[in-house]
Amino acid sequence: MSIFRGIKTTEARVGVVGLYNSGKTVLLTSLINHLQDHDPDRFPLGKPGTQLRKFTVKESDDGWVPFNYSGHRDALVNAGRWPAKSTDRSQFVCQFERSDWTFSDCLLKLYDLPGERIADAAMLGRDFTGWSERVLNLITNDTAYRDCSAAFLDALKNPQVTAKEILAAYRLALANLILRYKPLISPSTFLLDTKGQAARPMAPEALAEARFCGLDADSQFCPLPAALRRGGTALFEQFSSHYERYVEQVVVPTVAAFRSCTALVVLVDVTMLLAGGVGMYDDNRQIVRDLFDVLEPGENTVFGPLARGLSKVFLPHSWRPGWITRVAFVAPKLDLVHPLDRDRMQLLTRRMVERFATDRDGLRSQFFNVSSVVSTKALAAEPGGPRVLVGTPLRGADGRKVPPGAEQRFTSSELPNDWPSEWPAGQYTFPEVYPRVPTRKDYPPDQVNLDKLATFIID
Ligand SMILES: Nc1nc2c(ncn2[C@@H]2O[C@H](COP(=O)(O)OP(=O)(O)O)[C@@H](O)[C@H]2O)c(=O)[nH]1
Ligand SMILES: [Mg+2]
Repeated sequence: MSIFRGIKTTEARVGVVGLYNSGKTVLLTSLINHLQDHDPDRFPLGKPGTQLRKFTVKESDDGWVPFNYSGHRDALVNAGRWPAKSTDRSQFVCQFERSDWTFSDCLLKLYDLPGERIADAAMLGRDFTGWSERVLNLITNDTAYRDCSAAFLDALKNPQVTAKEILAAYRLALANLILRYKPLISPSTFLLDTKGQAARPMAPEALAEARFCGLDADSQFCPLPAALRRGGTALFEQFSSHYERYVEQVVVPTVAAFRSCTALVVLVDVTMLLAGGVGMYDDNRQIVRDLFDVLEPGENTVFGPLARGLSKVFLPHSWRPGWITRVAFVAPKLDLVHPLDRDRMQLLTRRMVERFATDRDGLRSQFFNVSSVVSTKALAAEPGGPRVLVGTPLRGADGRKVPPGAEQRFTSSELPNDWPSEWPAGQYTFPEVYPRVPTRKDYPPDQVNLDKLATFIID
């Protein structure tokens, strides 16, 4: 124990972002378990032999719902019954000492942030007219989007169309897009509302009925073409004001949360993209691109590295300039692919998104293939031969969830060396399994590379 302890607290603010079901909650739950019940042999952090001590959970910041660690861990142990969410974003704050940091202890803030909101990124700095133009441009210039939106595009041609009709047509378009795995859904509350309720798969008409495109039933809006945007008309004034309120209440707070982070963990679920088809790949890549455009990660040129170092020491927390200087790209669910293919998984992530990071000055980026909770075992395989894994299947042959039963053998797809130029949904399969989390609460689950990720982001 150094006499310098307590002189300084270094704050790390880490945002975890990824599409729905990409593994954010499981990653955070496993990470917290490993930090809280740290075992340097099972979770080497920083310099070899580093010990963690005095781990304490702190209250979350004003305006943030605490990340429900205990509830999530319990749900993982007890067969995937997830606790109901109360909000779309949450925070976990903890403090600990590390034996490899002599002059400082660590205050770690972890943010569970919904990737769905990135689809709204284009709203930032645009008024309703600018946003309408951009969305309509996207819809009309992409075959898949145009197909899904046919009824909406038709409705736009009718000069007498009512707000009710046009909103219903837009909701149907969004429902079609969701069912075709297009994640560029904006306003994103249609896909994930601010209470954390996600749209569930059902017939498009039913989905369009069940959800809202806006803050709530009375505050909906959709993009309008120039012909319907004449100032003074009720339709335009109403949608404009609903749009402004949406930006203020949903988009700005989420983007502010992202921006206040020092590091970002971007989950790119390679298994989901391969299974979902080329459209899903294109969209997820577009979303990561938008994320980088909006957040502008990298060293702030006004302050520079020296000022940043000084401000860490001299300024009170709330005054310190915050900006993202590190990005970790993570391919999760490593245990769903065969060990023969695990290097390819990282390579595929690199090929998909590396350029967004290398195009930025002063941004450190690293790639990780991670299993937050190792839940399979692999049988030996020949190159080119079947990839057989053993685990407890989450779904039956009809795709529906089944209760956890006995472990079974199943076959996962071989990963390609590079992204194909085209592939249909279902060509690759990576059967989901029940997570394997020890019941004993102070024994964290087996993980792969989560320790390396933690070393990179907590620094
Ligand atoms: N096999 C395996 N499955 C995982 C892993 N991480 C997440 N999953 C599965 O992915 C699904 C979505 O995870 P979740 O954390 O809820 O995703 P979120 O929507 O991004 O928070 C769950 O069914 C998990 O069991 C992992 O490391 N291995
Ligand atoms: Mg989650």
